[in-house]
Amino acid sequence: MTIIQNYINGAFQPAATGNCLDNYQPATGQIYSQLPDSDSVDVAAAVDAAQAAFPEWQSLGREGRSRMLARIADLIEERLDIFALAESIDSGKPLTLARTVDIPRAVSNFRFFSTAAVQFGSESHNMEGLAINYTLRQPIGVVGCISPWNLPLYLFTWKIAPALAAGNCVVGKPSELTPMTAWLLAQAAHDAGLPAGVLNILHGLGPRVGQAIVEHPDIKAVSFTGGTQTGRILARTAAPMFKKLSLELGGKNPNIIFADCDFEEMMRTTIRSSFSNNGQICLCGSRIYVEKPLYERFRDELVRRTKQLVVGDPMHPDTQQGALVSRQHLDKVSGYLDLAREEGGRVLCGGERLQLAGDLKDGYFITPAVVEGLELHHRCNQEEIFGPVVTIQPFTDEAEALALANGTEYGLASTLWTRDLNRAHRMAEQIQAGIVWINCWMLRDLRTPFGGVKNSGVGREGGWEAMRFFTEPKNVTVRYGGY
Ligand code: TXE
Repeated sequence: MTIIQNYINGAFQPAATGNCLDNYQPATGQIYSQLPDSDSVDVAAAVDAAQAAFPEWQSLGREGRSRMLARIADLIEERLDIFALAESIDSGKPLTLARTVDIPRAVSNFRFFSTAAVQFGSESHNMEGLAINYTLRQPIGVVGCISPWNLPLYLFTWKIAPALAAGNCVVGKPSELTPMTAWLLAQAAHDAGLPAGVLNILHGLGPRVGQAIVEHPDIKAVSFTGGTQTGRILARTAAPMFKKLSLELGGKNPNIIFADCDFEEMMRTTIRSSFSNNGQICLCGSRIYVEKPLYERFRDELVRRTKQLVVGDPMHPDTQQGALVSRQHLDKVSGYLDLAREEGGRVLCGGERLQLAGDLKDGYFITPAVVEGLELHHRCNQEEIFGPVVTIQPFTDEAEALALANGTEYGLASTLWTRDLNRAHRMAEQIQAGIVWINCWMLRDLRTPFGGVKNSGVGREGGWEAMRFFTEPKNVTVRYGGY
């Protein structure tokens, strides 16, 4: 039984209480490891270490910090198979997905912000003949990074890399459901020679150690990805302490398909945007709206292809749909399918819990589902299910498509399929979302602003947005004339 540890001040150690939490393997439903049940005592030790490490991390300079992040990226890449296996076992996602998406993206995150550390500059504003203003963008100090279970290392490093690149020291906490690759990351950072205390990684429950991170007075900024409800709790805690907050929350993303689209390209991508990672991605297009003339052809083809998806052992190379992350989440997702029927929807395929053979008989498996016949106001179209479930509905014209797309409390991402360029730009401008993909999905340039509007969050990650979040601008005015 692997018992993982916190990483504080360059040392691996259990929670101060010595208590541990059980960690379940989603594919088998069995306890396979344990993690520290950390609390505010561990947070205080991590913050002390981070504060003590801050001057040395500063003294390394941009080039030194850049080299360190590049070294961490290299070590993750060298250990890709170890990271991918750990990620797949811990989250239930297919090993092939962890190997081709999750871990390579974590490498890219560190590589991208390794270069950002050197390139990041600021502005000056000249008052002709009178004075020059220059802006310093200085690191905040000690920052918190809290991440969810759906893309564990991918999202954890998406926060840690820019925080470190901007010159901060980090107290990070992964989800208690998927702690494994964060533990491997701590080992990689340690082996890369990251100075003690620059990166501290704590494990444990959100309401306990997560809350303690947000509450600690010397953590001046928190970057969070997770559920909208949890985002509210963090905001309530941080606001009166005037902390900087970046909140990347839930989504209920529309996938709008016009009859003039490239059908095959749209179908191939829509299967991915609907069911990749078992729909456990905040960017998945879970509400599909199809222009009436194309609706029946689309519906029949989507059902046909969805039924072909291979649900099974995450370790098997042919598996496309692994296990959901937890028993609780499996119950939540299958509960929404019951609700869909109660609301008058028709489940055209999927939605059945699967009992696989042998060691997998207690795993959290469910077949991907397509639901039609629901209206916009129904809960299955308003609430984030976050599983392999999509709803489909026809629309008549652009105005109706926009009203449907914008008709929820969320505004994270959207996908639009059409060959009409004018329509594409016209709709992109009106869709209430932080991200609009036209004739593509999940095509990511790390320089672009990433995040949502409405209840999908506050702030943006990525590129200079992230570097500016993790720094404080200071304007200095130097008078040189007008005497
Ligand atoms: O998120 P949580 P979970 C959505 C999705 C999912 C729901 C809950 O609908 O079903 O959120 O998922 C920590 N103070 N998304 O359980 O609970 C927690 O330990 C500080 C969308 O993963 O928000 C974990 O590390 N931290 C999302 C992290 O917050 C707290 C991706 C996320 O946990 C805390 C994942 C507290 N009081 C889920 N309570 C997206 N947009 O990508 C919890 N945590």
